[in-house]
Amino acid sequence: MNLDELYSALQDLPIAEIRYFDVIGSTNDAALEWSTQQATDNLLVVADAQTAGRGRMNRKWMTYPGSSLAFSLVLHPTPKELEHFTLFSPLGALSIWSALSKYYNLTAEIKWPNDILINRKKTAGILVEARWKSDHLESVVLGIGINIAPESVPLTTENLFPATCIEAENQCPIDRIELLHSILVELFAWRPLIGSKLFLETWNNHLAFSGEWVRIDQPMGQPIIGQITGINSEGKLTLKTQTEEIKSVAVGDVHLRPSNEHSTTTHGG
Ligand code: BT5
Repeated sequence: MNLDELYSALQDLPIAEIRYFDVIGSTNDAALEWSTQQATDNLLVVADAQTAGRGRMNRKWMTYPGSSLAFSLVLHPTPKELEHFTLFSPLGALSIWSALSKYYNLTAEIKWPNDILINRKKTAGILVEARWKSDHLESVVLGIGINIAPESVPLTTENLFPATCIEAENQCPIDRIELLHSILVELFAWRPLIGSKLFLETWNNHLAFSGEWVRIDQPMGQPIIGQITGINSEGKLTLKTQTEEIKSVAVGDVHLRPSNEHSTTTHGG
């Protein structure tokens, strides 16, 4: 992968400019930095490897040379898009999901809020970060990391959740730049639909663990146990507890809960 190949493969897309790195700390950091210097929409940062790739809550995201896809897109949201600010992460998820199903015939699922699963294993993660100027949101950085070849999958002990890569599930080699192109095509198609009925319905229809009993670990507060009922219009996950109470969650990690552990009480573990 190099800058010329990227420009030539993505020339039909409305990408303003591309920066490519063989190795970088984090493409999101570079994109956040760049977003202050230039107020253009659709600046793209791509890296072959990251040494300080980030997930949510400052967790690590592993990106290995030659085998992963890591990129960040700088977006300048319109006032209408700002009404749906929480939906930029699902915008990334829907774009990956659509690309995998349309162009690779792969059945993926979206694990709320920001993971792509194939056969219930994590294949991609999304990290959306914003740059504010006083109280005004200036730009959004949409970062996407995808495991492509088997070497991209970190050791099981490093993962919170089982992981896989696209080649293992697809059983054939994947061209990283072609996949990047497919995802961006889908992203530009979904972006005008952010927050629409179609957007929310498609997300809901491909939501992992829908109807299943899960435990949601929240960064603050007690875990919640419930049966997933879907996504609401703000992008919150909705659950029904055993006492039939409907709860919605804005931030957290979903874990499958064995059926003999249904409970209405909230507890750790
Ligand atoms: C995410 O966070 O899944 C968001 C990952 C976003 C990465 C992209 S790469 C381009 C851009 N630049 C960045 O620096 N970041 C973005 P979260 O849901 O918090 O999941 C993080 C957890 O996933 C870690 O704690 C590990 O358990 C696990 N993990 C780390 N690397 C992984 C990998 N390659 N495949 C599967 N799981 C991984």
